[in-house]
Formats: sequence, C-alpha cells, structure tokens
Amino acid sequence: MKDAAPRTIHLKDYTPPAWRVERVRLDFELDPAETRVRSRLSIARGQGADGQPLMLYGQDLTLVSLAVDGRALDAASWRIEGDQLWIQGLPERCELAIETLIHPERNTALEGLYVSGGNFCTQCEAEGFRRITWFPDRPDVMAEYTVRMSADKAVFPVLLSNGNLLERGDLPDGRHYALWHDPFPKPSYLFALVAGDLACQEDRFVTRSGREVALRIYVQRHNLDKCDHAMRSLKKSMAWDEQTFGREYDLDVYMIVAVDDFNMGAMENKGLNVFNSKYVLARADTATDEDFVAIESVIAHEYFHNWSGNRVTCRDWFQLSLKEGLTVFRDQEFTADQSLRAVKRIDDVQRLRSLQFPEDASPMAHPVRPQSYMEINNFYTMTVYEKGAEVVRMIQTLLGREGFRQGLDLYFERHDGQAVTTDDFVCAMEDASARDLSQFRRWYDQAGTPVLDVAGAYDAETRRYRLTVRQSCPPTPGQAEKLPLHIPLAMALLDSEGREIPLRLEGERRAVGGERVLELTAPDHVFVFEDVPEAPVPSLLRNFSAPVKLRFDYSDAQLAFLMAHDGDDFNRWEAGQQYAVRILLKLVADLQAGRKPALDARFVEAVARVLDDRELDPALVAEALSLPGESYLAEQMEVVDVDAIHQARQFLRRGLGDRLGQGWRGIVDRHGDTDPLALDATTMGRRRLANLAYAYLAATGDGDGRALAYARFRHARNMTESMGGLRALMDCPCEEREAALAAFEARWKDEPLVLDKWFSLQAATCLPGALEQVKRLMDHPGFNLRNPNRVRALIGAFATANPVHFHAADGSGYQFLADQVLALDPLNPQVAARLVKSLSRFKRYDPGRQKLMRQALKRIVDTQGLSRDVYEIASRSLE
Ligand code: B3K
Ligand code: ZN
Repeated sequence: MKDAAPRTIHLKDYTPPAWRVERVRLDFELDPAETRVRSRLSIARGQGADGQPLMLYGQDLTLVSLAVDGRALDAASWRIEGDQLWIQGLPERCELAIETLIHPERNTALEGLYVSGGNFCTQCEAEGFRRITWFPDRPDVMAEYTVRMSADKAVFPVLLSNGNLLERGDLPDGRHYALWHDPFPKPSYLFALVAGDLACQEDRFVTRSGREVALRIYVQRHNLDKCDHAMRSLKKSMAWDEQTFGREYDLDVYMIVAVDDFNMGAMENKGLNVFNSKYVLARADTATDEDFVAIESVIAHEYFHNWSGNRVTCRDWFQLSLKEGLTVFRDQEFTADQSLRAVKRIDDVQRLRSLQFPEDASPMAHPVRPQSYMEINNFYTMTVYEKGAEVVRMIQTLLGREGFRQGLDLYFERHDGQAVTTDDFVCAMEDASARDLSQFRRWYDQAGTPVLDVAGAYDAETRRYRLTVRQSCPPTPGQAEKLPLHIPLAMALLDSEGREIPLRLEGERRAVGGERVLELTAPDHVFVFEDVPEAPVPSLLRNFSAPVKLRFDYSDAQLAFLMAHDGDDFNRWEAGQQYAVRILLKLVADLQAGRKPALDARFVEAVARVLDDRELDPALVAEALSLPGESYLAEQMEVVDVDAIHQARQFLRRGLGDRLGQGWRGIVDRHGDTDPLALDATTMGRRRLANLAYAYLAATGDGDGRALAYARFRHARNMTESMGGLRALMDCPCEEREAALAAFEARWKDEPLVLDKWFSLQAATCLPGALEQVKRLMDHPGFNLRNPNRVRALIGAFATANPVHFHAADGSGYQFLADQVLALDPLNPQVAARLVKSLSRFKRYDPGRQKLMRQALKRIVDTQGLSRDVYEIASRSLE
C-alpha cells in the first residue's frame, strides 16, 4: 500500500470502552444482492467517560439512516472518518437506531455476511461484524442479542442465528422470518447468521445435570450422508469436557453449519458454529483417517471454545492466545485421550517444530501475546495457537494436573461473562496453586525459540553426575535482548539396562522417583545427582516438556540406545529422529561436496530393530520409521540447500526401502488388511504403518514395489488405503502413477474436498514439470481462485510442500507465487496474506535465491492498493 501505510495498533494504547452496549436488536432483510440491516443498540455511557463521544466501526457499508431515541440525528452531531463513525452529545443512556445496506453476493473476502453455495453465512472474528453494521466492534463490548431475519422462503427455508428460536412465521410475497435470542452477553465477533436451503442431521445430548440439548448439523442436502462422524465427535467432546474439566453446555440447542467457502477451519459462534465443510463431511470412501481425526479435533476445539473463549472471552485481540492457546491445549488433551497419548504428542511437536519454530525465527516472529499489529487477521498464527498451547501445557507441568484443574476452575468462576487478559489467566493459576509465575509470564511477551545447551559429566569415584544447563534465546525483531525464562525440564537418567536411576539431588535426603521436572530460571544451572551407580544416559526434555531446542552431544550409540530403551515414548521417538537428522545432514554434506553418499549400517540396524518390534504399538512404529521432513531438516542448516536435502532424504528412503524390503513386506502382510470402516486408534495406527510400508517399497523404484502400491490404490476399500497407494506413487515417473491419478480424477471430479487431495499431491511432487502442472491445474474445472480450500490445496501446497520446485533456482516458483498473491489480494486478502509467508524467510537461502525472493516481495509491496493483510506481511518480511 504505497498510497498510505496502514496504522499500527499497539497493546500499550489499550483503553476501556467509553460506552457499553447492553442490548442489540438486529433485523435483516436478506437479499443476496442487497441486504438491509436495521440495528437498535441500547447503550449507556461508562463511568468516568463523561462527555466522551461514541465511536463505532464500519467497513463497506452504505449508511441509510441514524436516529437516537426515535429522532434522526442532526448532521452536526456525527461524522465518519475512514472506518470510524463518531457521535457526540448523546444522552447518558439511549437507543441508537442505524440502518445500513450491504452486498453479500459481492463479498469475496468471506468476512461479514457473504454468500457461499447460494446460502448466507457470516464470519465475524476478528473484525467482520463491522462489515454488517456500524458497531463498537471490539471484544470487550459484550451485549445480549436478539436477531430477526426475513428471506424468500423457497430459496432460504432455513433461518438461523445464535441462541434460541423465539418465533418464526410466514410473510407476504413468499417471504418468511425467524426471531432468535441469545441470553448470554457476547462480543460481536461471536455473532452468526445463516440462511439457506440446508438439510439437517439431528441428535440430542443430555448434560450431566440432566439438561437436554438438541444437536443439529446443517449441510447441503447431498452431503447428509457424511455427517455421522461429526455428530459422534460432538457428543464425545461434550461428554469429555464434562468429565475432564467439569464444563457443561449452556443453551438448549447446539448447531453446526458446513459451508464450502471459508477462510479458516471453523468458527465458534455462540450456539451456531460455522464450519469449513472440510471439517464436517466424512465418509470412509471420501475421507482419510487423518481427515476423520482432524474433524473430531476441530469439532472438539470449537465446542470447547464455548467456555474457553465465549463464556470467558478476550479483552482485546492481543489476548487472542487466551482463548486459542488454551483451547488448542484442551483439544490436544481430548485427542490424546481418544488415541495413544504419545502419538498425539509426537504429531503436535512435529507440527510445532516444522511450522512454529520457523515462524519464531522469521521476520514475522512475535510473542504469544503480540505487542502490535496492522491487521489482526495476520496474527492467527502457529505462535498464538500452538506455542500458546505449549505455554498452557507448561503451566500444567509446573502445577501438576490437580493444581492446573483448580486453576482453571477458578479462572472460569472468577471471569465468567467477562472479557479478560492472559494475565488474568495466569493470576488464576497462581491464586489456585499458591505458586509464583511472575517469571513464567515472560513466555507471553518474549518471541523466539529458546535453546537449551546441556552437558553431562559422570565421576565414578564420587558417584556423582553433573548436569549443566544453559538457556539462551536468539534475538527477534524488536527484541534484541532476552531475559531468562522459567522452563520446566522433565528428565531421567538411564542405566545400561535402560532403567531409570532413582534421582537424588545434592542436598536432598532421599531419592524421589526416576523422573523429575527440573525448573530452570537462571541463564545457567548445575544439577548434581548423587549415588549414581554408573555413567548414565540422560533422557532429557521428556514428553517435550517445553517448546525449546535442546542440544546435547549424544553419541550415535547413545541415540540408538535411547531409541531402543527410553521409557518415555516421546523421547524414544525423538532419539530416532535425532539420529536420522544426523545421518541426513551427513548425506547432505556428502552431496554438497560431491562425495558418493553411503548408507550408514548402524543406523539401518537401529531402524530394523524398530521395524521388527512387535511389542511397540503400530502407530508408534510408524512415527519412529518416518524420516524427519524436509522443512525440519532445512531448519538444521545454516544455509538451506533444498536440493541436497531432498536428494539426501530420497537416498535414505530408497536405501531403507531396499535393505529392509522384507521387513516392509512383513508389515504389509500383518497390517495391510484391516476393517476398512473401523476408526479406532489401533486400526488407524495399523493403516498408517501399512501405508508407510507401501511408500518405502515404492520408493525403491523397482517394479515390484510400484506394483504393490498400485494394487493398494486399485483395491482400496476406503480413502486411507486409496491415498496410501496413490501417495506412494507420486514421486515415481511411471505409468502406474498416471493411471492412478486419472482414475482418481474420474471418480472424484464432482467431490471438491476429495479433488483437493488430488490437487495437493500433484502440487507437491518432486518430479520435473511440477510448476507447469500446477498452472495447468488452475484451469481445471474443479479449481476456483475464490475458494480458499482450492487455493490452499493447489497454490498453498506448492509453496509449502514442494521445496524443490518452489525454490527452483531460476525463481519461477517465487514469481508464480507473487502473481497469485496479487491476483488473489483484491478478492480475499486473508488467504493472499498467508501465501506471502512462504517468501518471508529469504535470508535462509543462498544469495541467488535471496535476491529472487526479495524481488518477488518487492513486486508485491510496490503494488498500488494492496490490502493491509498482504502489505503487513510483505513489508515486514523486507525489513
Ligand atoms: N476462532 C476462529 C478463527 C477465526 C479466524 C479469524 N480470522 C477459529 C478457531 O480458532 O476456533
Ligand atoms: Zn480456536
């Protein structure tokens, strides 16, 4: 935006609202081309705000009229400045009536009221309500809403809003109306309205105090056979939150509506969740096990928001992690309880490391509670969500489960119905546990991923083991110096049999257990353990007790030992990953130096042991046998060499596929045939492992492996098997690949969510010509730049899951991305801005690529009329 740089909002400038809104009455005359919105606000001036004008926000609205207590406002008492409407001289309490016109059909940004698949829906978080009517659109203004809407009955038979239905009826001219009331005061971002021709799956849930709740999932009629899983997930979530956190649902009805055009995953509007259909619709033949798990977790997440977000909400958007970090933590715990805890932890940590760690090391790095933003939509980030959840998890680790639960109870009790801050959350935790978390609070304010440098020394004579730990944190934009954090470091010492040695620290009377949580508060610590009978192997940062990078100089043999013996399943996996990273980085170095790469025999042996371990849960075996991803490997290099990383990883995959061929076939025999409809954790784990085996077998490049994968695809009895076969073939240039892709397209061309998988696979292939194929696919009848799922499946996948082609040395990938960002920005700034992030970390690449990435970013920034969303990311990246 060269025209004028957008203003920056700072946390330090927060002031409480001068005016309260007690009641909101909305009346919508729905029409896709032009909708009339009448709003009546009962407002009252706050204490100490004498004489202060009322300020309302509005965007893309046509103002029709403005009246106070039934009288039109005279022109001298109000003015519009940009997106703000200022009204002066209002009485202490009054009723403000505002009439506006909006144009839902033209709304491609998918914020406010828009049309998706012919139906009306809304998205108001964070600042979408101001696109519906003028309003103090900030989360600390909470009001009781009554909503009336009218629409053509034949086209929009279903009319929904938050809360309970009070009334409905017919109107002249084939129209009808509905009147909804939500008794719980809420911020405007939780308002929702849906109107359309929707079918409904209905069920019920009886809360533990005996209240009956009607559960309704609304979808387009042809999707009615894909709602069972979502409904089951909802009931499970409701029961789990009662059992685990004592939280009950509070309205008579809970509704979920699936829409095809949605910027994010879903939205927790009070009593009326609006979902991206990707996170509702599933049938065994259309959705993979991962899809089923993701649906269950998003349904749970939005449901859990009813307490962590809706009943207790955020004071301002800097506090976003108050609801998001906490709710992610809650949904992670829910999923862990439905499956194997360690597997869930491994998946979450992988996500954090491959997506949040890079963000924390990028020009966009920001604390869990950011200090400033231009566009709040840019701060729905991995840091706010995932690192935020880690911060909550660390509090649980420090307080213990009991103490944490008491803290959470106090938080909900103390702040029910309020808009609060992350500091209020930490205070409740402190008050309930009598622990001092003042230093811990720095986690909310300091960006960057801390590093722990750990060393150990054993003295056989004194039977002492000294563990030294140094913490540091690299500088991030605007934060050159970092203060030490309060870090829980869970650890154990293992003897040569792999048993935990009882731990007694110097000065303690007796040993207390074999695992403990050391608390780091200073830059340096020395922990001396007494009575250690032999030189131990330390198992550090168990279960990933803090979101940090830990460095300890293990030998290969020690890593192999931990891989086989660590009693902490997470650390067992972690040892294997570290070992693999080491092997892969050696291969990268060999490739860069022009040396012939060779397979490390001891590593192959360690992998073979896991492969043959029949005791270990199949899902854990699958985790252990999956090589670290290319983006995680990239993080380990000074200067990222995408080609060498890719080649090294392919080399190792092929090598393991070859050498352990029999093992992989054994897995296919044992786990290839499971009940195709079963969705329990064990069966899903077995399918995951079998699919991995097919991938290794196909990676060898020999005809047999390919044939096996192709057969997996052809005889697939559900989407997990189908994708297992297809994915295994994606990087081999062979007939089977083309045949499978064509068959998949023919079968699924009319199921957009399934076709997205087909787009993504092709966008991520390392075979030559990937970019040209992506460009061709943009002309496919199933592609549509206006639909965020399509954009993410094709363009997003190319930019994030295809390092080799996205970072092509000639800059073609960067150029393509910049073109798409600029084409998309006028339509949907939020989705465009997310794409820009792929260019942010140019400093990590060689000078040639740096220059090309910078050029692409400059071309974006220099474009006239850019959205605030894209401008903020592109300009910050160039700073
Ligand atoms: N709270 C919504 C996110 C809204 C995104 C606004 N740009 C989804 C969630 O986290 O539950
Ligand atoms: Zn959320």
